[in-house]
Amino acid sequence: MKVLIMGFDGYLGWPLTIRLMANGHDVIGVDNLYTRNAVNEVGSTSALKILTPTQRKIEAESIFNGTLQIKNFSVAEFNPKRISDVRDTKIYKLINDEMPDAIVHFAEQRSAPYSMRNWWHAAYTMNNNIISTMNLIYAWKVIKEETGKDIHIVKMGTMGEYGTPNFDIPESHYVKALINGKKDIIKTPKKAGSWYHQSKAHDTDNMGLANSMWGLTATNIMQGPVYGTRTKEITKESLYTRFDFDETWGTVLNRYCVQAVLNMPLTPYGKGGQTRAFLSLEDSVESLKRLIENPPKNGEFRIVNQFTETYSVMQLAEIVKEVGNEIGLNVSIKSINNPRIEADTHYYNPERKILPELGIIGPTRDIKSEIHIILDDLSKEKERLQRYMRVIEPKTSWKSSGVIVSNETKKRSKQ
Ligand code: USQ
Repeated sequence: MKVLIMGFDGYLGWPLTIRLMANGHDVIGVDNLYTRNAVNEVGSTSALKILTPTQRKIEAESIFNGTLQIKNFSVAEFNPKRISDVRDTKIYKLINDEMPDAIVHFAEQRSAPYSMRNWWHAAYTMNNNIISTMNLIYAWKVIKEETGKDIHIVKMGTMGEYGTPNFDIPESHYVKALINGKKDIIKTPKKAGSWYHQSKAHDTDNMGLANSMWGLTATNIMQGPVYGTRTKEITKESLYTRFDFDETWGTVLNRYCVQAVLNMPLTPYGKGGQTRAFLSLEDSVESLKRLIENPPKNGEFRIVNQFTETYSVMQLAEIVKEVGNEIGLNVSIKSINNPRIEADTHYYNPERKILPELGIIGPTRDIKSEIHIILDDLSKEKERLQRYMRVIEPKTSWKSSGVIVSNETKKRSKQ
């Protein structure tokens, strides 16, 4: 297959690129290196050193079977003064030239805390995420009308679109409802907890509308937080994917692992009862590969709740502490005031049917072994990571965002 990955340079984009290449697929990777720059913007870096995109292409093509073409541009192009037709966007032109079998959309601002920093970051997140998806929807529509080719769109959404409802989270865009005594089919209720999660919920609704109006063929992946440093292909350092750990870009389990290596206390927020749907990098990449290779029927909008296990953030802290102490680290846990507005004890039970049908039954490696591998990889970077300790403690508060005007925002306003 020929697969276009928008956002190929990111934490998931890169391992998926090489998983597909290793299986003989050709990949076209688009990325404007936004995440690399935005992580620098908050004074942080990837905990694992990564190659430049050009070096990545050379390395991957020398090791794996498929080919990799790389392009650097934004897929959220929207300039109403210059462009009045989607056919004039770079992403349309690329899709039209290459005619891939599937397009994976990872090219979104992916951090909840980043979106909560202040007005600029909220507006950036909304604009980038919603416009990039809108460009893709219209590119798909024009190409289908003009050539008849129905390209499968694989879009990364998030489990966080649902929030933490008091019902089992359906794996479907629609549910049956009884409202004021009348039955109907309505969209699955959403309760996002940040501007980032809200932008993804908006994308899902836009794709659902494109599906009901025009028959968009798409897989929308509701994924929980991912952890890990390795996949089957990442067998040496030159193939590492990025690994974020700062308060803005790092996700909870990856952050705990860096904290453990640096002898900093692990930081469950609040009571630590926040339960989320987790999966390892290996299981995420394999699930994505199988979803790409097994598309839905033409005109279907397939929702996939992509995870293998659920844990509370306190349970995870205890597991990292146990594994860390087993390998001689001195790991402690210190709960801190929750900088977010979220329930820290709640019901949580998402449905999970589609991945088991594709053979992804449970985690391929138990979580303790996976944490062991992460801690080993990070321990080699300990000296360098010590210079970044100040970016680990949370500073972005959901309550005060919009009030704080940081120096960095002032600088941007003057540009
Ligand atoms: N948390 C802690 N301590 C920390 C960091 C986080 O207790 O040091 C808590 C948060 O308060 C939250 C939970 O851990 O309750 C998850 O936070 P996170 O930072 O790991 O994940 P989140 O902000 O929700 O976003 C991440 C990815 C995002 C993806 C999402 C899946 O950045 O791209 O969509 O996970 S989900 O969480 O299911 O929405």
